[in-house]
Amino acid sequence: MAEQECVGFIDMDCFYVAVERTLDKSLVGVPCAVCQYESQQKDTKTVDRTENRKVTVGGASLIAVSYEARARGVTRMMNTGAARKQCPELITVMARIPRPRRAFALCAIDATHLSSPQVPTAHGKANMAVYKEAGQAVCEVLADFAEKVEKRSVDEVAVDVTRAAKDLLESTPFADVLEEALAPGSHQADSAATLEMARESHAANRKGSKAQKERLERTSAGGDYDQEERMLMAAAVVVSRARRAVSDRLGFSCSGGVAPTKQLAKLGCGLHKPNQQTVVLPRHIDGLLQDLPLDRLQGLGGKEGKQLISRLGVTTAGELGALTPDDLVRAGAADEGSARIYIAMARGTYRDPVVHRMTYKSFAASKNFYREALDTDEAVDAWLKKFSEELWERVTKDREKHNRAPTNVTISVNRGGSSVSRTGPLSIGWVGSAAVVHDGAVSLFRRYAQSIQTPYQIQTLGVGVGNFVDLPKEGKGGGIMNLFKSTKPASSSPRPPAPQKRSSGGIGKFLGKAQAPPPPPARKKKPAAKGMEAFLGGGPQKKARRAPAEVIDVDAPLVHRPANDVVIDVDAEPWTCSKCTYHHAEAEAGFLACAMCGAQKE
Ligand code: TTP
Repeated sequence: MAEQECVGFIDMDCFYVAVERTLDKSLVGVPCAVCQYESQQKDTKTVDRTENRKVTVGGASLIAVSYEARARGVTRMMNTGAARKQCPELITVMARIPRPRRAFALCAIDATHLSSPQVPTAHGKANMAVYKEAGQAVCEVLADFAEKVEKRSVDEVAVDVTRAAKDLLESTPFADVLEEALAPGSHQADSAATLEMARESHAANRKGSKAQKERLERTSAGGDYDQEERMLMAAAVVVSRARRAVSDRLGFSCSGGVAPTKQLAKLGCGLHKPNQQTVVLPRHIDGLLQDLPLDRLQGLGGKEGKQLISRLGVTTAGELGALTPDDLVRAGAADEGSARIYIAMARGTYRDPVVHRMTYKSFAASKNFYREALDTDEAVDAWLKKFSEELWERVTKDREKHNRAPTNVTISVNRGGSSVSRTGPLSIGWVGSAAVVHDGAVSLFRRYAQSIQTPYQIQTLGVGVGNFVDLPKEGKGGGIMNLFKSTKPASSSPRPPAPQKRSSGGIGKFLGKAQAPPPPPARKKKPAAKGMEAFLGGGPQKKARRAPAEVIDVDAPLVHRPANDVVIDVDAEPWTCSKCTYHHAEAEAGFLACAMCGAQKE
């Protein structure tokens, strides 16, 4: 038996709506949706999460729709014309903030029937912090029930509950375990309702209006349970308790899947929503996959799936599973590695272990400017500053929780073609500040700008920080956390602080034009500083203590491009990071780099 035999998968129910409901109780129980933020470049007003963000005279397409609204036929991504047809209480008006490429008819919404909070904004862009923090809190609750907690996206988590299931089986009679596992809201993968859901395509399911209805059927697998199945039934109890804890402690409902593999657990999870769960026992796997549309297999929801369909004529997992990897390679439908994975997924034998990963490996802030491209030094500098401030807020909060600090900074620039990224070391010193991140970003941009013509025509600009290192525990080495809070280094500090003085002054200096610094002399490449050394600005990073311009190693490998922090990119297909397997779906599909490990999207 595999080491990880009991995998759970949790997907939050209409997540952004659920988060908004914890902030505004008047949204509970009514048809409700969260709408996308669409701004003009100059629209930089900060709208806090606690402010009333109900849209009454404007809005955009819906990105999260409550189940009450879905019952009225409202679906996400719906434009307001269609939404109004479904929900006549919707009052539509002309667009308040027209977007250059698409003229949406935006809505004013009668809050008694369908209230629609706009996502919070900060630094002139959508501020997703409230949702990210909520997703993080979910992981922390789940960690009380599972040995491994793998954050898969903003609202999806995979958990390894093998040990917990084993403990439960050892301490509880199986009849009791079974009774709890088969409670209302729990489904088996062979029930009629489950199989009906499994025949629906991902695209149809994603709309979320039709089949995801609460079904309180009581199912029973019947017959005897072998040891593996007993473990899975116990795992179902653990996952059900974990889901209840999320609901009790945080007020969010979620759906779950339980299976011998992560892929099957995720599949099971999507079969009954909201606030339900589905167990996939080995005996049900073939039946479940038989008529499963290909686009419901992980990674085949986009062009890869379409390629398999067009080259091989297969449309279901059952049909694909009957082929061999060689068949796929011969037909030019996939390379050898992918072909093996696709076939294993189609047969339900793909084992992709749950990895313990609860935090982001890098933070990024970026913005699409579309046709209002950034052309001037001033505009670029202003946005780099805003991004740095946003990142610094996240770094500071993250440090309190995880006692770590970033040691590199990246900028990414898209001028209409492919994105260009530049990464350099970041020495935030003892105290740190947004200005240090800004300085690093400006220096990177300054070097980059030497290679391009003006006007810049920058369509997407972003800043990221990453390569986190753990900080020493408080109490050791003079208490570094105290040093962070102080403005002066403690006398017991093992190293002197990195200077916190802003080095760049004014926009002339921004691009180095006023003083026209000569290009830095060719220098021998030194090994990059690692760990605490990098954080403290010591060792090979000594140069970091001078002007930031000298900090930047332009020859440094392009470590990562920051994630694109747009709320929605309707054109982007979901994608899976080839390095760490983190899946970017829905809100994160538009990211240009992995939200977890920073690897570039291929
Ligand atoms: P999903 O998990 O796809 O959807 P959901 O949680 O709203 O609903 P369900 O119960 O059917 O799972 O997305 C998670 C959140 O991501 C969603 O609440 C809002 C956000 N999101 C976007 O920002 N853009 C998008 O295009 C979509 C689909 C979602």
